[in-house]
Amino acid sequence: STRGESILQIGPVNPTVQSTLASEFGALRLPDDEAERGAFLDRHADGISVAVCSGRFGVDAGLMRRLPRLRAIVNFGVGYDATDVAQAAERGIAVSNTPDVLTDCVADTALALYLDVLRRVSAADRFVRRGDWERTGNFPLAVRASGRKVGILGLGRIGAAIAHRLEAFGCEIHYHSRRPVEGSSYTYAGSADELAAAVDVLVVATAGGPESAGLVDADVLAALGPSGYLINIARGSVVDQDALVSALAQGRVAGAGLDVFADEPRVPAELMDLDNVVLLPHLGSGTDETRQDMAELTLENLRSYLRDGSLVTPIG
Ligand code: 8YV
Repeated sequence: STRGESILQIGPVNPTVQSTLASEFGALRLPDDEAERGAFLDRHADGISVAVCSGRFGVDAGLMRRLPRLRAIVNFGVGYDATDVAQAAERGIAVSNTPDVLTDCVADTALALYLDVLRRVSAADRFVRRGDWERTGNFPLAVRASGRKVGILGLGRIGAAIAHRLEAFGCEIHYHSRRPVEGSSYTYAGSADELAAAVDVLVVATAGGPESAGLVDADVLAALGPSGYLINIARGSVVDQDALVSALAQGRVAGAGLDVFADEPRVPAELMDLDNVVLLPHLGSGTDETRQDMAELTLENLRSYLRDGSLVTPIG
């Protein structure tokens, strides 16, 4: 390949994206094995102008330094916290993501967790399958899901879609974000602590990355309290996971619905035995339709960049 014209795939990506990268663009694949990367980069680094990545695979500062001709990072997914975007900005490297197309499905997942955790749907399903309905009688009562006070941490596109759905359940919506959202009729809280103290359920919908890391800490969980529930469809990094696990195990928080974790795909063993916790394998955007839309938008960004140096959906 000519210097600075190759495309590099980092980590696994969506099958449509992967096959198009291979067939149409002759993309190179960064070896997953760290030990093989040095030799690969010695050979190919100078030729690479665009990186395509997804999920927990991104371009960190170390890899960026090894790719001197990198001009663009095309990310499959709305979240790009695996990429060092500050470093990319400093180097004039453009970054795109896939916003909007996944908003509905991720918000639907938040509602699925919300209803499941409060009404104990998964726990009740286990109860039936174990034969406990016949053996022990009725399932213990859950708590009401409609008409609750819910706090949205991060009222962006996804947070707003979650709030909109919860309005149909008669919920009173509070939120915290860096700044109050102009024109919003929801109640603004000045901090995550204040938000947690005001609501029954806290829904994490903020972007990951260094600015939100550990935002939901032991104090926020204490403010949420023993009758409070936590839902997280954003990133595991936003929550102090150790603090959450001990709060759940000790009944200092009533329950949690989690689609994301600090060190995916590892889930803390302590959570596996807790009946008040619903655990999902990061499937928020995982429908045929949405993943196809995300694949198309990823490839549109790539084609647009290669055509004229512009991205369709550059990050904020
Ligand atoms: C991605 C996600 O599909 O968009 C995001 O930020 O977390 C998911 O929608 C997933 O990370 C891709 O592997």
